Amino acid sequence: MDAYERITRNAAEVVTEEEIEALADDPDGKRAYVGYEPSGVLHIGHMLTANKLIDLQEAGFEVTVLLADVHAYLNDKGSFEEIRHTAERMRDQFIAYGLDESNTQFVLGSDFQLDDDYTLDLHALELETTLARAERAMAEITSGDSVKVSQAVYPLMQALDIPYLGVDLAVGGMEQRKVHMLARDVLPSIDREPPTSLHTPLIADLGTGRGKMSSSAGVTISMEDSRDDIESKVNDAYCPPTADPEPTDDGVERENPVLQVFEYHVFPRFETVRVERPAEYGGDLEYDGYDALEADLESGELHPADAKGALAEYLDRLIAPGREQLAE
Ligand code: IYR
Repeated sequence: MDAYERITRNAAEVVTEEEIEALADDPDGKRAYVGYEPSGVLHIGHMLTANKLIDLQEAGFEVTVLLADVHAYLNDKGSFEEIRHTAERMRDQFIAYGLDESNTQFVLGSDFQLDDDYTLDLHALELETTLARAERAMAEITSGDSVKVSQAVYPLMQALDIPYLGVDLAVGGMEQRKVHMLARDVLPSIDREPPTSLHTPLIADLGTGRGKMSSSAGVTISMEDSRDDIESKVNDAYCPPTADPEPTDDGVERENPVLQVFEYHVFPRFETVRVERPAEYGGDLEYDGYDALEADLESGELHPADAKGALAEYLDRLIAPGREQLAE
């Protein structure tokens, strides 16, 4: 796999392809980053962008993980003290998950976001941005109903992080795309380059196949889960046997989260996936790529129950080092 393919595999969107091609031509010494509001324990949403950071490290990039304590505070996630404490725990979780420690820089937002220059640049961006635009950028990030001033400041700070961290590539889930588009538009007004970004897909809720899998609602997988927890969540997951899931009452399309987790979590980290089956059901299956597994599930060759058994096994392997780290 060449550098461009590794950088862009499983991405929902890159902005722009030409800019990513230029980075892929000479990735050594280039830096990519993801920012996370600290939550202490990694969950499957963090793991998705972390997989992309691992791809980028394998392609030659250096990586910054921003533990965005000030952003979490602005997003009403608790007292600043609590958030700081949670941020400390997250660092070791990322390393346990598989980020290359020798090449990952962890930065707390508050290490630079309270400096004079940053603050003045932030005010310059505030002058350039309408409240409506800032609010739109946050539509998929905040949960609260009423819009606070903090939510208008938040995306402007996220935009400003990019030049202040000196990164060449901003990575995030699709819910971050409007913030990155805002950054492309406003950063030139303070003589900074419009940033290049890459967005990972959103994975549907494991239980229902709808919406977005997150830790706050619905079923998610986290580094705190025991093997039994993982097995029971995966066993209860929505996994229609064919490509044509039944229409729902409200007409909202459902995804197959079991397939999505195979595609975005398991195959990027394991070269081959083995599905164990008793001999009377055809014996074990082995896949060296996602497409073949999807085709077998859709044709009926692979039963959802067998796919789920394998999924629980591989998720457990991904989570076990983080679980052990938490027990320390
Ligand atoms: N908005 C992110 C957190 C975040 C991301 C970046 I990239 C930043 O520079 C700052 C904060 C979230 O929703 O978790």
